[in-house]
Amino acid sequence: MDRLEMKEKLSKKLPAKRFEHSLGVEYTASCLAMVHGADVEKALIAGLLHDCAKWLGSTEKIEKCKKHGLMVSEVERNNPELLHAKLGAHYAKTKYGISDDEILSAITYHTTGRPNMSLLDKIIFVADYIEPNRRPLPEIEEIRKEAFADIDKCIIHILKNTLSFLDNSSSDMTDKMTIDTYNYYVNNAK
Ligand code: DGI
Ligand code: FE
Ligand code: FE
Repeated sequence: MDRLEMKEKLSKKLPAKRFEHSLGVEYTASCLAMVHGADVEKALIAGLLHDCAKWLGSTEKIEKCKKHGLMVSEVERNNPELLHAKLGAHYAKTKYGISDDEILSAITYHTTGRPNMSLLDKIIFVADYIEPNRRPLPEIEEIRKEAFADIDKCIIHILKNTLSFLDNSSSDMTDKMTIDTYNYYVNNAK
């Protein structure tokens, strides 16, 4: 399947706004790949497909994970939205014909990040946050500049904001992976 076919298929699955966001992540990821020297075509594909499982309802997300043998942790059971990332990687593989492990990893970790991310993981994590169709988030102008100038600094900034947002909501929402990612990048800051 070529990228145009993926796009047609995705447009039939996602609501218009979510599809527009996916296109935003697609082209933002390609720009970041150009600046940071990653594979531009992989960035386009991972960006386009990163939210391909987002349209499923919460209960459905849990059911589909069980059906496909994907682990559901306690935090994920309580916050099923988190599952769209790993389920998205599964659908990218099975429904969109993606076999590239770098692309599948970038989709899997796009919500929480992970310690020691690959360059493509970082690009999708960041592009998801900064793409131009997203409603404005705090400090977004500075975060957007950091994305192109110093991507690790940008990741710390995003995670700091996400963690403080989650902490303000309720602490049992926070996935350990999000905290581990934050600690990893703070401790390994250049
Ligand atoms: O799918 P998108 O909306 O494009 O973006 P995303 O996959 O990054 O998901 C965004 C939401 O994920 C945002 O509201 C913050 C939330 N999130 C990030 N880390 C965690 C988290 N939610 C929970 N419950 N726990 C986390 O650790
Ligand atoms: Fe997402
Ligand atoms: Fe997204």
